Amino acid sequence: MKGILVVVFVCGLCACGNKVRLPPTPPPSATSIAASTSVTFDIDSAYVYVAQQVAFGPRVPNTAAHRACGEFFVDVLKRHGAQVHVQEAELKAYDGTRLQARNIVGVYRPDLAQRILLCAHWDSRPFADHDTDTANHLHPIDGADDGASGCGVLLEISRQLGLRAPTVGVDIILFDAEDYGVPAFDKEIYVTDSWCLGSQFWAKNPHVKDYRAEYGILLDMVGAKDASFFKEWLSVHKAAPIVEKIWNTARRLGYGRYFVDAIGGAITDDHVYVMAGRRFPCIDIIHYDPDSQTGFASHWHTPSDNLQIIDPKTLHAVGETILTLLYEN
Ligand code: AHN
Ligand code: ZN
Repeated sequence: MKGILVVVFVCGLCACGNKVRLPPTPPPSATSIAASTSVTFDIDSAYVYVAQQVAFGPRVPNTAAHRACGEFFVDVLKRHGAQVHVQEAELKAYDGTRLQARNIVGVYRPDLAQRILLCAHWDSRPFADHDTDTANHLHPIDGADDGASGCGVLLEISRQLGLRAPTVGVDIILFDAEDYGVPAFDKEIYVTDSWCLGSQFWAKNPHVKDYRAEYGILLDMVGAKDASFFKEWLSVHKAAPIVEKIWNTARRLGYGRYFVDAIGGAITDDHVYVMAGRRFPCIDIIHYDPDSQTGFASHWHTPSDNLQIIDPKTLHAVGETILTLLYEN
């Protein structure tokens, strides 16, 4: 990353008075496990990718910010050595609005049959419909967590895959038009499947004929400080071994405080349509709050979902867990 200089001072030997003390031998820790498999997910780089998306403004379909951010993803994925497919579609929203949408796919190792799908949505919600202040309901949100965080993690993963080719095929899909579902203030409207329009389209029209992966991982709201990833109910129901593999890897790396060993609620998200349309397991890593009314964090679909709530440490926990999984495959 240009313009970022991370200066790390490593103090190997400490001169204390006139005695020279060697530092104690560190216990085998999460960092030494990660170092031994040479997985390095850059914490600052992932954060900058989130900030860059937010800087475009809300990425609401049919806006200039949305178009520009789409170009940004294509550029970055190409720069990181991915083979890029852009899938354009006009998708009909719950209220009849025609959304000019783009699903953006970055392919690594197209030569390999064994594939893993990594996905997130890149659009942001046009409504702050869960804000307590109703005056904000028609305002679009920054979606730093809801949208940008998952894509930020995936862009840093793509950078790493460009530096060190995986021995398994990896497809990174940035889905559009996930967050244009029926607003909470329009209670009389009943439209089924109003969320996840981009993934619904892709699942019926994959970028490669008969596309299949061994499994998929969806990232949704993976950037907030102290996030808690409960095992999403549908993921456990449809893909328990994948959930266990990911949560075990996270725990081994020292990220057990994010990857909670408990089952959370069922969430309608892009993974549901991926599974239904493509018929392979896909799990959802999503920030879940069992004590809230909505099941989501208090910033969900409010103006508080901005860069201030993003903690690079959370992005790091998720990114390093997935990279470890890919390289250990
Ligand atoms: C529903 O509210 C039905 N699903 C949540 C999916 C979502 C919205 N993820 C992020 N924003
Ligand atoms: Zn949302």
